[in-house]
Amino acid sequence: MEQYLDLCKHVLATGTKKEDRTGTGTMSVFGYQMRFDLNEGFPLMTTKKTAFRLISSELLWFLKGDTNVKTLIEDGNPIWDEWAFEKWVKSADYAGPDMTDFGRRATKDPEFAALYQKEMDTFKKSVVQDEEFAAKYADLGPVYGKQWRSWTTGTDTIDQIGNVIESIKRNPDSRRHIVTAWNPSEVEDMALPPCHALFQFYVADGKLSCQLYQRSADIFLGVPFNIASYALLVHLIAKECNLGVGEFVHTLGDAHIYSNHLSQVNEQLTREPRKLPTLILKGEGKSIFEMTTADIVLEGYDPHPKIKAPIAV
Ligand code: UFP
Repeated sequence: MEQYLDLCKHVLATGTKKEDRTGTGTMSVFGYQMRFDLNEGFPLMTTKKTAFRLISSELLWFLKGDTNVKTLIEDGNPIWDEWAFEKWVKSADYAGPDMTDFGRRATKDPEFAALYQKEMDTFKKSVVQDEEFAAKYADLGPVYGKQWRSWTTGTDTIDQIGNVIESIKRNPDSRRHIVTAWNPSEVEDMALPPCHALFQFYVADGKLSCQLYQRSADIFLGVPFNIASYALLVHLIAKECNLGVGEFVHTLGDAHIYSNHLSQVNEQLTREPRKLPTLILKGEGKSIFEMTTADIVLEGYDPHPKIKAPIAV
């Protein structure tokens, strides 16, 4: 994953100090591109341990068109918890202790962190046990799953993933294999406007490639997930279309390292990349919409240890 380490070096060397929505502060560049040949191995970070199971569980959740974190919580996947929790504590029905700015406060104040953890646990329990509560507070709004599988216009519902699979099969040379999660008429209602905003597939020599435009990229925490997620998506769509895999091309808009991730990035840069793992897709005969995380297996993943860092909410 030299490509990723080069990105980190590039931002550290040429980035501009830039303030951001979360108040954390970043080093940022605008516009950057990486290419991953998926035949060279599966591009999961080897310079720090990265939770692939969470990535595959999230992608399958997107592909099913689901937008409710209930499914993820039941699957032991916490990656969207904060976004749902934020919606809950900002709602009129929330009567617990003040959780304003919980992300930042929890990293600075251990007493608050314990209180936050308790509220979060209560929230997750209610989501799992109470259908009505889950429907009301654990749905993130019209995020990825909704836009990918059921983009709504005034009169119609569009299954962009279903359509793009059909168009790849029927007309592989087309230059219109596009899926967009960025729906201007619904961005306001989303818990987090799409970061991975638009992607395009490309078929040549019997191989499927994909390019993603990511408008905003948290290089330390987000990007390793995003690379692996889209690499997996290419494998899944290729399987569905009986194609081999080509490249994943990752184009970034605002590519930033948060100021509280600098030491972690520098730590990672001291580590030597290792051999990439191999992806094995099981579940013969299943469509990609029926697959579970058990059908998606990584072999030969031998990363350096995990590196912890606070997430900016
Ligand atoms: N972010 C990513 N990748 C993702 C995702 C979020 O890097 O898949 F969902 C980061 C980018 C940014 C923050 O640091 O989350 C979103 O904030 P904003 O909407 O202000 O760009």
